[in-house]
This record gives sequence, structure tokens and C-alpha cells, in this order.
Amino acid sequence: METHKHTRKTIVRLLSSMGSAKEIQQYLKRFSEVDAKRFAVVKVGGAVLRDELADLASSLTFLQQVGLTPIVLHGAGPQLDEELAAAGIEKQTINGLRVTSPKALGIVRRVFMQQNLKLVEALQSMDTRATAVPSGVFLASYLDRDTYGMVGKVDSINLAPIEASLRANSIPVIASLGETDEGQILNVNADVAANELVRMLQPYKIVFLTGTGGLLDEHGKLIDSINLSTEFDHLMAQPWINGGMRLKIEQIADLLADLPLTSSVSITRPAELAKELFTHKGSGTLVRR
Ligand code: X2W
Repeated sequence: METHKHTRKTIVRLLSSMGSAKEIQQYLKRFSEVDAKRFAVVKVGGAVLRDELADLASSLTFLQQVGLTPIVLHGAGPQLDEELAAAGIEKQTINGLRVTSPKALGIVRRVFMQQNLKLVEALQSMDTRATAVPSGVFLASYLDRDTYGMVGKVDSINLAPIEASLRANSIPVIASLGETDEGQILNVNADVAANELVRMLQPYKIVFLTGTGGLLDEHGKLIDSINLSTEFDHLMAQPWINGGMRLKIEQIADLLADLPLTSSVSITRPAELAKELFTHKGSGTLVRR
């Protein structure tokens, strides 16, 4: 009951932050004409699961209520930082990837499963159909065992669990765990996994939900849009672009280079997902090639 009230309130808030009814209808019509498998891939950072779970669940619920089923892929970075530190395992990353020992992998696996269920349960408590897909999607092999340990690179993608979920109009909630031919689970970076999924599905909408709600400039101000063809070199030369953001922009540039020219990537926050999808103005940062 409480959650229903919450949903209704959030939807009213979502709608009032959005554009005109005509504008929303236009987008709804366009999205409903897209093959269900190719509507949207939404990557959810671990920080969003920690800090904005209610907004996330409401926004995804709203999409289901208007007949759209996004494919959701999540990370668990901050939760892993916390649990690994609690186990006395020191954090080490190389090129933005977490070096993962066999002992750490046990924790990585458990934390991913917990976070996956947390989102699925938040959705189901709002009567939203969601399917837990904690592993089995990313067929992987060792990236470089000597350097990174139990970290995977994605070799191919098994769409079967995603398609089964979509056929039931249920939101597939996928964790970025990889699995080798031998059934060994590996730690895959969630941005990397999302990019591979996008390369394969070429969805209509590509959305990254982050704690910052977009890319921020040197003053912490949101950057509305980035046109990589004219701004990439200039952006990369800025001293205030930090490691994580640099990696993200580079990965998005690589991704967009593999997609049709008209593709773009949106980086926003859960409370503004509907605004991003259903208005001309959008929300967060829009990155184009
Ligand atoms: C990541 C997986 C989690 C992740 C890690 O261990 O942190 C590697 O780096 P976010 O919250 O989306 O950053 N894996 C190999 O990417 O989560």
C-alpha cells in the first residue's frame, strides 16, 4: 500500500517535471514501435543502488506501466569497496579495473547477488515484474590472469535469459558477472559489460544512471551535451577530467564509434530518467559522436 502511494506520488512528480502531453505521446509512440529487445539498455551504477534505490524503482515502474521494458544492467562498485575492506582486502585497481584475487572473488560474487536481489525485490514490492539475472549472460575469459586475477573480458553474450524475461514483459535485471566455458565466475566491470550488451543489441536508447546525474565540469556544473567529433581532444586535455571520468568518456567514444551515427548516450539520474526519455530537452549529459 505504502509503495503504491509512493509510486503514484513519484509518477505525478515525474510527469510534472516532464514536457507537454503531446511531446510525451510522441516519444511513447516512437518507443512502442521499436522491437522490445532494442528499446533501451539502462546501466545502473552501484552508487545509485545504494543512494537512489526508491527513485530507481519508481522510474522503472513508470516505464513498465506505460508498456516499455528496459534491459537493466547494474554494477556494485561502492558495495564491493566496503565489503572487501571489511574482509581486510586492500583495494587495487589498474586502468579502472579491480584486481580480484580468488578470495576477493567469493565476496564479489556474494555482493553482486545481494545487490541484484535488492533491486529485483524493490521492483517486485511495487508490483513491477522483474527477473533476476545475476549471471549467465556474459560469456567471458580471463582478461589477463597475472595482472588482474579473476577479472573477465566478455567474449560473447547469451541473450536467452534476457529474451525470456522480455517475452514475459518482465524487466531483466542483470549483474555484470562473467562466466567461462568451464563455469568459472569472473568479475567484469559493469561499464564494460554494458558496452558489450549495447554493441550486441544496438538499442534505441542507451542510458547510464550515475550518482552524479551526468558529467560535471571543473566547477561541478552539469555538462548538458558533448559532441565528441569536435570536443573530444579538448575535453581530454583538461586537467580537471579525473581518471574515472576519462575512462568513461573514452569508453563511450569507443562505443559510439561502433554504432550508427545517430546513436547517443545519456548519462542521468533515476529521478530524471522519464524526463530524459520523453522530452526534447532531456536531462543529464547527452554524448554524441
Ligand atoms: C567492477 C564491478 C562492479 C562495477 C568492480 O569490481 O568494482 C571490475 O572492475 P559500478 O558501481 O558500476 O562501478 N569490476 C573488474 O563496475 O560497479
